[in-house]
Amino acid sequence: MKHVSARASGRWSAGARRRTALVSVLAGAAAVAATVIFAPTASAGTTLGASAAEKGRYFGAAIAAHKLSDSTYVGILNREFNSVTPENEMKLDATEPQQGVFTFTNADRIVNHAIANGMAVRGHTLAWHSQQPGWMQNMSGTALRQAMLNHVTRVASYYRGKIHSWDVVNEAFADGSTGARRDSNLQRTGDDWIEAAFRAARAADPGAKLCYNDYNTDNWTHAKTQAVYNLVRDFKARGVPIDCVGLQSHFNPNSPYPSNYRTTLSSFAALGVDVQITELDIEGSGTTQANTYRSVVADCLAVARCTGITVWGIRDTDSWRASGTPLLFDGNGNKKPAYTATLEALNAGGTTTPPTTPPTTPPTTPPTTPPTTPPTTPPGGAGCSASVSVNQWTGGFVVTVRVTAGSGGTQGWAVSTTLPGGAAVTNAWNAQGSGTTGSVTFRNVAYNGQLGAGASTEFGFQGTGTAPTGTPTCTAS
Ligand code: 9MR
Repeated sequence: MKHVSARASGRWSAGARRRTALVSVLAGAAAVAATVIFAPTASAGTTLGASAAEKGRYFGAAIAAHKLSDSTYVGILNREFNSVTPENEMKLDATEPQQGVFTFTNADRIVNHAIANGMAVRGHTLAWHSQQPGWMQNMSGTALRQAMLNHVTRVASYYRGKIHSWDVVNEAFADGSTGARRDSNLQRTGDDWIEAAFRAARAADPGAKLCYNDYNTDNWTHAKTQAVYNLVRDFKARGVPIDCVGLQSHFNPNSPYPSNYRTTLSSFAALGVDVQITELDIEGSGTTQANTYRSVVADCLAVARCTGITVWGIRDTDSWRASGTPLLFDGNGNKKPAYTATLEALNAGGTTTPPTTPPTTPPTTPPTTPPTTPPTTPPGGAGCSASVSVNQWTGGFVVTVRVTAGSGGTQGWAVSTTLPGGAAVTNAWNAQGSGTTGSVTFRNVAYNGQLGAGASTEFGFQGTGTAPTGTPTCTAS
């Protein structure tokens, strides 16, 4: 029962935004869960990704394409992480070095590695004052606005179906006590440049979560935090498409982890957006550093819509602030005390609360089929059952599948469904898919095959065309 409850609260998937009805089901399960006392589960994960997945979350790292030939680096990446963010490869200068000429070679290396290994991809970033190519730095006014929107559209369209979350706009607010927008060529095109970018991103990839991402927005009392909060509140009120807020969370003596961090996370979440910790690093060493990592993870687990954590690099030597040794692995790839604390915090039982706020941002194109097919096979027998939630828009869909083990538990599982004619799967997360058209099957990946009796886990897939209807078949092994 304890195990069931811990699992019932899990919800890490790219489709969470659209799963209103499923959220209601989970909320029902949570009402039961609230009556039991949690203990650390026997299945507590032994890697960051597995442990986060058990809590319905992802654990990611920023990675660099040119390090994918470093076997130590890739070994840690593949073992520990189930999400990646290209550290520089999707930025404007990298993807559109000349106006209208797009290069995706290095970003593709990262995306392909992620897809091949069942990892999600956070796209970073579509619109930013920094790392603009020279041609864009020199632009202004309407021409710049159009160039920016074209960039958003082209890049998000190219990766449509492959991105879990996009940092649509990065670092648009000024530091200090004013709460003002940062001055930049983009800002000078008009205050509405941010919402214009979000609308373009939604149209280009309706299946990706759209985030506003910034730094020094961790302390709830800071003017910059409040300014971002007001932006998100305004977007939600006016129906501007936004699904998530990224808190970069670069912590160091000048910008320390604030004691009100959890308040910041929960306050943003209360606006009806997911919160993602997107660039975590904590300068320091030893127990002090470890305890700060522990606090950050505990804060995220305590907030239902804090859906994932990304650290900004793998080894200390990979960090943009290498001298501050801010990461979880040392230069030789050994686990630091910070790693152990992070894993322990992820495995600590009972801190996750299930979502109570259903996603509220509708896709730009309303679903053309009812969003949710209720499970027709109740859990409880041997084997397993699968229930689905569908987000359909014109030309594409995201299906989120909850696999629930029967009375015997599972060592592994396979879920099969049949796509209608013309439909094709483009991407899957937390599962390995076989077949892209017609009859398709999704099998567990390493960390989510073993389910205790009644326990459940989620995976998802995205495709073009019309989503499958009906309840998929679940086979346990
Ligand atoms: O880690 C990135 C580093 O390799 C780049 O040189 C730098 C250039 O701007 O960007 C770093 O990543 C930044 C991220 O894109 C946005 N938030 C702050 C990160 C650290 O500077």
